[in-house]
Amino acid sequence: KDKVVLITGASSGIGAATAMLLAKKGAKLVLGARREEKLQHLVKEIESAGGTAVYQTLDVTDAEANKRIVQFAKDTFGRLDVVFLNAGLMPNSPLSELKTNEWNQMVDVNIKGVLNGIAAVLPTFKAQKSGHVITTSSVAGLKAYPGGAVYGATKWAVRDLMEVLRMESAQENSHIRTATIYPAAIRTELLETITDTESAKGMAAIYDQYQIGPDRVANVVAFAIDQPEDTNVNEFTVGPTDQPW
Ligand code: NJP
Repeated sequence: KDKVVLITGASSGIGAATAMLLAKKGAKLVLGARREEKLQHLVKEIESAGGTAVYQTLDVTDAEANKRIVQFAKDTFGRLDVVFLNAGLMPNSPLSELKTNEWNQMVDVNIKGVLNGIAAVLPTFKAQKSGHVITTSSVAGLKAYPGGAVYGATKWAVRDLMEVLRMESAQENSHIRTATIYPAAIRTELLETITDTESAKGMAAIYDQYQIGPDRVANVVAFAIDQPEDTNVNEFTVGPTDQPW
């Protein structure tokens, strides 16, 4: 309640659902993503439900833009308590297709985007000796699958750097909390980033079996934030009950 929360990838899916839930719980939201119309629409929706939200367009691959939105959050609300580094894309394909542009895009958004977010916020969190960094990794970062080499590698990387962030923050007594979330099949726009026809069909066939939406991931983010400040709940998988992997 009352926390200032910055969300990247807030224009759809997990980011948008989390923004809506946290706003209903009384948080003040700062929303970042590239699609301005979607952000404008979400701010209106939050305001009509009695919540508080602002937005700034953000490409997470741009380090300076990440710093700007952190400053915007502090200028608007006087402080920043939580960042949810959630922006990501999943253009799966077999390695042999050599879709190197998409490999680079995933590295840039899914890994460097998270690093840019951490770099933008860490000086503030260290100075105030509090803060909460939450990221969206993936079950693909826990278990490999054909077609998901680069996506899985980026999500594995997020897991690793978040674990080190947790350890170093603890060593430095900086009171910074961390949480990494590993979603399984959650209905969002994510599959639309797949350009390889066979991968798109394969993933659609899997996702079609399950119906749960991004509100379920939002619940987990809220749970992590709601713990007492001296308690760090750190890693969650969340997915359909009957999904075997
Ligand atoms: O997908 P989607 P999700 N700069 O496509 C944003 C992970 N995940 O909610 O910029 C800034 O609805 C994009 O905004 P825009 C997944 O890997 C999901 O499912 O306006 N933002 C949009 O808001 C990802 O990390 C599942 O196009 C950028 C958002 O990212 C996270 O969940 C399973 C951006 C993507 O929303 C949220 O994805 C799993 C950029 N350069 C992990 N590029 C699942 N859904 O099943 C993209 O294991 N965005």
